[in-house]
Amino acid sequence: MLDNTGKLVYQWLVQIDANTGQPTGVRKPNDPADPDYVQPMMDFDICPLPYVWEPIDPYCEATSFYCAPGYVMNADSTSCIKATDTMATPPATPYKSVAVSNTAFQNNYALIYRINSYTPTGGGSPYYFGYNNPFWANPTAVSTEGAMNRCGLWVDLNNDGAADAILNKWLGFTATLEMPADKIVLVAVSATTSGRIILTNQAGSNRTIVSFSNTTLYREWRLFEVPLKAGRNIIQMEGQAGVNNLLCFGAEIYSNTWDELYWEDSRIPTVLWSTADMRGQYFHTGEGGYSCPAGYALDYNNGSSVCRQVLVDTVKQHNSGKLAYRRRKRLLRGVADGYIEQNIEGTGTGPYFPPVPDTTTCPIN
Ligand SMILES: [Ca+2]
Repeated sequence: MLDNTGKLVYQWLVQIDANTGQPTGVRKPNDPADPDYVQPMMDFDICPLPYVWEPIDPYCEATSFYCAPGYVMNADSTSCIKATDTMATPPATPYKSVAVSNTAFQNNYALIYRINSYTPTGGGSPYYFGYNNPFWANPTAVSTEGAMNRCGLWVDLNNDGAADAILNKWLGFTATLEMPADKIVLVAVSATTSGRIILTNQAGSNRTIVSFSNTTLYREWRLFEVPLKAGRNIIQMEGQAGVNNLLCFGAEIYSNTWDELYWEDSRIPTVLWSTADMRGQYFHTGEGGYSCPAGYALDYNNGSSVCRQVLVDTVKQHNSGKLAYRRRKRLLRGVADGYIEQNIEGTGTGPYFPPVPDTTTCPIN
């Protein structure tokens, strides 16, 4: 059977009286050989194409959602969370920190990484900013400018005010931030040779955001965009010294946006947390700090340390026994033409496909 091509063709021409605008009653075939031939034209309203629609992206319709026992649904109903606290083990030998500074903490810029633009090992393409701002940079190699001179510290085992060699061991601090809503912050970490950021929040426990090394890391100040979740966020910041030289560790958290820091070189940022405030205090985590069971993160909790585990599970659902469709696609003469739209009743150009009973695919539970 023939179907529409979308093309409207005129078979006849009628004669109109130019004076009255009325038909004269004379007509003739619309002949291509005639000078007044009227070309066919595409008109999909009068000659609609024979589209056929199919539902796609099936899913089981739900009557309700729930979490596995012991889990509670998070605020935006996207996952189920089980948070457990347990005792933290204090260090046998607490490591006290001492401020450090050095003319060798020389840098021309700070480095700033967009979220999703850095690798777990600190690779990627940073942007450079902060030149001529002593908050970030120390281009003239003095001991009083730049981030590391401003907030650097290290272990002082014998309390003589001088840093002592603790080599190839992670050590550092945790900052606990309660967030009213999801927010991206900037976290900076540096040390003699290695630094890392580990995050615990409603996305799970002990997720390593980034961990990186460089033989001259003490000259770098790298800021990473880190996604915090609504609720409690435990940000663990640690460093290592791979050599007994230029011993240092520093970390800060800023509430500014990437654009604020990158585009406004002279801006002094809003600091949420800094190792500058930890100078003279005891390290929280790693060597000489509190320890936690596997899978738990240290929440320093103002010195009453606890270990916290956050388990994340998928949201479960009770099926209605019907299979529903998220979208629908269009076909022309058996071939999908690439046009797809949401399968919502009363919207789009295609027909709505209601859920269909299918207790094999979607058993009632
Ligand atoms: Ca010492």
